[in-house]
This record gives sequence, structure tokens and C-alpha cells, in this order.
Amino acid sequence: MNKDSKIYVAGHNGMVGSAIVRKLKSDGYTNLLMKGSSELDLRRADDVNDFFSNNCPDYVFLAAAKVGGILSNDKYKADFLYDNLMIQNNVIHAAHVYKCEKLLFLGSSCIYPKYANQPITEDSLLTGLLEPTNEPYAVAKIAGIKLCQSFNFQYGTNFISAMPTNLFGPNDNYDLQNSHVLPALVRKFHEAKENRLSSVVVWGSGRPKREFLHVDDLAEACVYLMNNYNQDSIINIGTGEDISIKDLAVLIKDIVGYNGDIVFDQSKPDGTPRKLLNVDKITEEGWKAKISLKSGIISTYQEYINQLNDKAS
Ligand code: GFB
Repeated sequence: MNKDSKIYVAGHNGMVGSAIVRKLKSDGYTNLLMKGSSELDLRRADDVNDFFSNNCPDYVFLAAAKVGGILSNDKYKADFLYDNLMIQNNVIHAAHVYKCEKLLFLGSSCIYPKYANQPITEDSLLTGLLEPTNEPYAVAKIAGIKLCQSFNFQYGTNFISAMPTNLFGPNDNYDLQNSHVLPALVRKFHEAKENRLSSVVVWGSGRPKREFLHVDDLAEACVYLMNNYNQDSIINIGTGEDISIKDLAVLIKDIVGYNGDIVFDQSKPDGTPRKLLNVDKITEEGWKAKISLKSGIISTYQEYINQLNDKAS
């Protein structure tokens, strides 16, 4: 990308899109295109085509998606499948029709089989059954990968697909029902501390293991890949390290400074037992995560408190 290339960040109000915009701006890219979902509904093909025909972006970061945690994925299966298929079909197709130079599609580590060998290599895709709680979301993301690869094959486009692990950071969703585990626990421990509650409920057994990547690291990787990676095959983005949900809860509890107990609610699903990405490929490409889990949670907790203070004032 040149500093004045026209770059469209789809989903710029979300956690991932806003991090990509911050990174692009700090790197000196000046010609960014952004449209909120109230102005442009990416599920509507005609509107997406009009937008691309009027603006003709050179580069597209496809970070727009319907996302959520384990319960939200399980409950809103139709929305996760339909919205994501529509968004990605429309944007990827328009990027082909309007001859964009390059597109980066963001998938998810949940595309891999539930019982994939750990750490999960890119070639595990479609080698086994998916985790049922997020199967519709995973199927949509797999369709997005295949759509990018099919356009590359049939029309010679340069559409790349990156698979991030579980993400956290600024602009995350803190809704207790629909969010992912890390923001949910930050909020639960903070509220328990403020209200002097005797315990905090953590869903599931605490035994599943997850890998967590700060979204600023992800954004750096995305810009790096847009500038350096031109392969058709998918590429993982992660830290290469994971932690049990129980240990994550203890870490967040300590960072927040809460003194009560942790109680596990085993009526809630555990999901995939382990989801650690093999990051050899992106390491060989020359990129590595920099933000440690602990420092990332400390800054995220500070941002969460700042948000609460902003709302209160
Ligand atoms: O982050 P999470 O919702 O997503 O849950 P997944 C991870 C683990 O944390 C599960 C446990 O074992 C949860 O049961 N957990 C404990 C909690 N307490 C909580 C809590 O208060 N809230 C939440 N949300 N979880 C999602 C997929 O799976 O990961 C998506 O459903 C996507 O499709 C995303 O791929 C990255 O890692 O299980």
C-alpha cells in the first residue's frame, strides 16, 4: 500500500476495524474510506455495489462481521450465518467487480475442527467436525475463505485470508450475555469489587484453554500482511500461548483487585476444549505478537474504567 492508496476498512466501528484504522493512521496512511452500518448496510448487495462503484477502493480490510461469545453464537445461529454470509459475499464480490488491488478477509480460529491437533496448523481446515456452539459462524467464515480462494483461482484476484485467535482490547463488547469471556470477566470482577460481592460466577468448568491476542497486535499483523503476504492459503494470527479459563479468571481477579471467590457455573457450555493456533507460518513471514496477556489486560481494564467514567460524566 502507498500512503495515499484508497483503503476501505469495512467494520471500522467494531473492535477489529477501529484497531486497523488506528494502526493505518499512525503509520501515515491518509486516504481511508469508512462507512458506518447505519449509512451502509453491507448485507444489501445493491448498496454495497453503489458504494464500490462510487469510491473504487484500492485495498479492502474486511473486518465487518456479526460476532459474539459462546452463548450469543449458540442462541442467534441464523443471524450469525446469514449476516456474515451476506456481508462477506457482497464485499468480496464487489472487490472483484470493481477491481480492487487486494482484499484481506478476517476469519476466526473457530473455523478449525473441535478436536484439531494442537497447536492448530492452517492445514487442519476441513479435516473434522466443528464445535456445535459456533458451527453457523464457522461455516460462514469457511465460506468466506473459499470465496476468496475461488476468486483468486478463477479471476486472478489477490484476496488473502487471515485467521485470528480470540481477541480483546479497546471497543470490545462488555454485555454479560453476548460478549466473549475476557471482557465479561473484566466487567464481572470490577462490578463484584465495587459492590463488595462475595463471589463471581465463571461459566463452564474453567478447564477449556484459550489463546488471547490484543487487537492492536492483530491490527499490526493485518497491515503487515496486506503489505507483505500474497498467498492464496490461509494464515493464522496468534500469540502461540494459551491459558485455562480458570487461570484467566484468577489473573483478571488479581488485576482488578477483587478479593472474593470464583464459582463455576457448569450449566453453561465449555465449547471447544482447546484452541491454540500454530503461528509458525506468520512467524516465518516476519511478524510476531508483542503485547503480553497481562499488560494487555491491565490496559484493557483501564480503558473499561475510562469508558465508565465517560458515561457517568
Ligand atoms: O470467549 P467465549 O465466549 O468464546 O468463551 P469461545 C470462552 C470460554 O470461556 C468458554 C468460558 O469455555 C466459556 O464457557 N466463560 C467463562 C465465559 N465465563 C464466561 C463469561 O462470563 N462469558 C463468556 N462469554 N464465556 C467463541 C465463538 O468461542 O470464540 C465465536 O463462539 C468466536 O464464534 C470466538 O470464534 C473467537 O472461544 O468458546
